[in-house]
Amino acid sequence: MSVLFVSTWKDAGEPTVRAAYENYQSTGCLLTACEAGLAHVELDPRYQAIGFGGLPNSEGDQELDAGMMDGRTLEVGAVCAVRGVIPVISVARKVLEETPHNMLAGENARRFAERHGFEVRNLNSEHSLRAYEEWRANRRGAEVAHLVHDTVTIIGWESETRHLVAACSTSGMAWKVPGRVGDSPIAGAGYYADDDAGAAGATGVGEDIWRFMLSFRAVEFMRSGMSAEAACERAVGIMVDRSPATRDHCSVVFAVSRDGDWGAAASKDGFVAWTCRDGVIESRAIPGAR
Ligand code: SD4
Repeated sequence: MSVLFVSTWKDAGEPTVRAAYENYQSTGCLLTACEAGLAHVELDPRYQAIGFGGLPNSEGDQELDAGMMDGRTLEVGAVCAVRGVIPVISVARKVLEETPHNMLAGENARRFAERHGFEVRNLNSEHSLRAYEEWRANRRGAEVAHLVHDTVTIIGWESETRHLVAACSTSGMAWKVPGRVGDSPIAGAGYYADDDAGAAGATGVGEDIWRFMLSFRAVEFMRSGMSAEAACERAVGIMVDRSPATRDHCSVVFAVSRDGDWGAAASKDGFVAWTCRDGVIESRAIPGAR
């Protein structure tokens, strides 16, 4: 019996896969383990693009997006533009388990969370407040220029059942227009899982990832027989060829096939993926598309 977790970015990836693997040791449940990995970094203010201390929108509020998909049942649970509740991935899990819906949004997602026992709290940390004040004083550049890479997307795979889960949590693009929703809570864009084909997850510029449905594309390429790595390269290749401006920023798709091989591809240099296979944790830098 083998288990694999793959997660995103240099700083947040390692604690995420570690927490997921530790949880899996006691629960044996991929959905719970992926949720635990993301919740762990959401609650830690050192990670600026997820949960507590995430960089806020242009009005100084954290609006969080999260989603997860169970590759066995194809059930999805997601929330978008929700304020004041963490771990927001756990709210997404409640949507998956307690409602017949895929996604709840904004104020009503928060009311749903409160009904399920989540406490409403201020999500600004000292650092995120300071960063916001600095940004407000300078107001330079477009939102994309301020993309902070810490969005955490995770895929879990277990050999025995060939089961896959994909999940994602983020505070989205820093200084975004209030109400903006990125790829991260959208099944097919920020994450996708189907035990019959594979699972994929994305991070980077949400507008580009969503336009090109990177996660769904990568899963469909695996369904047609490609390896995880080839599927990701093909999905990113379509994006950068069709829309060369997507090379200006680092957008990434990574994937795990139903056989447990994994791969990733990026529009630009800079991405680091972390893996934990049966307790062995490693990182790999992924070069941008040539
Ligand atoms: C978004 N895809 O909201 C997210 C941002 C991200 O690392 O991935 N940052 O567009």
